[in-house]
Amino acid sequence: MVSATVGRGTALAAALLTLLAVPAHAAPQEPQPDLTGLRGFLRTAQEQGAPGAMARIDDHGTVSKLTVGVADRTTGRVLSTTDRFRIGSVTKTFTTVVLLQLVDEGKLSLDAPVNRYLPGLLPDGTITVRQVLSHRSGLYDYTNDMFARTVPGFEAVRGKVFTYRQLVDLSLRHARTGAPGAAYSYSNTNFVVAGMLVEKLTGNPVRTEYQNRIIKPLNLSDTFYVHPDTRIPGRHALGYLTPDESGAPLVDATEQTASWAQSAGAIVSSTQDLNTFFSALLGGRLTSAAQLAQMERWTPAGTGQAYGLGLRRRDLSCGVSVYGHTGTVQGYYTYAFASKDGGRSLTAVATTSNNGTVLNTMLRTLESAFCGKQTPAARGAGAAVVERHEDVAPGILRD
Ligand code: REX
Repeated sequence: MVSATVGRGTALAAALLTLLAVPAHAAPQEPQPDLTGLRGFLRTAQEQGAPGAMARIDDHGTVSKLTVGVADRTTGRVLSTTDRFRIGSVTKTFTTVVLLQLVDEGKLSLDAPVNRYLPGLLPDGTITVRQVLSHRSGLYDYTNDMFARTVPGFEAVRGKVFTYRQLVDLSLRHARTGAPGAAYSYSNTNFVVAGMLVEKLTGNPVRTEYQNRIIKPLNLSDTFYVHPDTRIPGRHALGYLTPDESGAPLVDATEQTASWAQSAGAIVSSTQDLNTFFSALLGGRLTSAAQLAQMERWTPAGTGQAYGLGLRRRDLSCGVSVYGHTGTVQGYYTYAFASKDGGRSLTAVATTSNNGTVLNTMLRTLESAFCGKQTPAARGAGAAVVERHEDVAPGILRD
């Protein structure tokens, strides 16, 4: 087709055209999501005690939505993927984005001690902002004591309003878990300190900063920082806490101040908004490339897992890594993760908590969403065989 008479410029254009004409399938492709498998895991979570479970995948413009079960056990209203829910620690990624924008603006340095901005707050003046955001500060997690007994612990704080300082003081009653920088040790205290930094550096409540820097620019119409109000605005899924005593009835935990969590966990959102958020973050639309790279400097955090700054990485059985956060707040488990460039995102939610079996089942939705259909063996050791993949029960809705 390209004749010998073609001039240099034209030949170059032809070569470029040839390059552009390389079919997409020649590039390594992400496996298609396995929606049947995903539906099976939601159904299993329901069988294991979650009143409802749902997932939404946004994949380069293609949306898949799956739900099982009910949003409200009393009325029997079926769960919808548009129902809002409490996202727990996924809030930590929002808080981190605010702080990294402040780094971009020259108002905060990741390697500066926290006490430079909050004089006298921490007894160890060497703990840095970076150590806090990567759970390497050694600050004890005050929620260990608070929720040692699940339902009594929750009922004791459900209506309480804490100041940030009170939460930090609860942590400081304990020895630190390690030297600053030594190792990853998950602690909500870190993200209470992060919230204090946001408020100190901006002079605004965290709500205003989430709103102006993330919620408004991304048009997240289901996302709210709800504290100390106890109610979730608009249509939402009720969250049911599983008591420690086996066989005891679930506790409707939907309404609470979430004051024990605040900037570590008090945001309410939806599957669509969380997918939009992580796509935007991984796509580089919320921070500079330099700050996103800081978020992706990883500390090992268990098998197949790493923690960056307010961001988790999970390495899946098919070799794909995904980036996002998990959330556990009474009544709700959330997994919100996206592919490296944010092109595909998954938010999966179960409307119960304190049920490790459900949590593990929900983890497997990541495999379905990002690894596609696989043999049970390929999913790796320890993954229980799920037998109900092909079940399309009447309770399963697509909306
Ligand atoms: C609080 C206890 C769990 C919940 C917690 N939540 O630390 C933060 C969070 C905000 O989302 N963390 C998760 C309760 C782990 C994350 O970062 O992914 N458990 C429950 C108990 C256990 O009370 N005795 O399961 O609802």
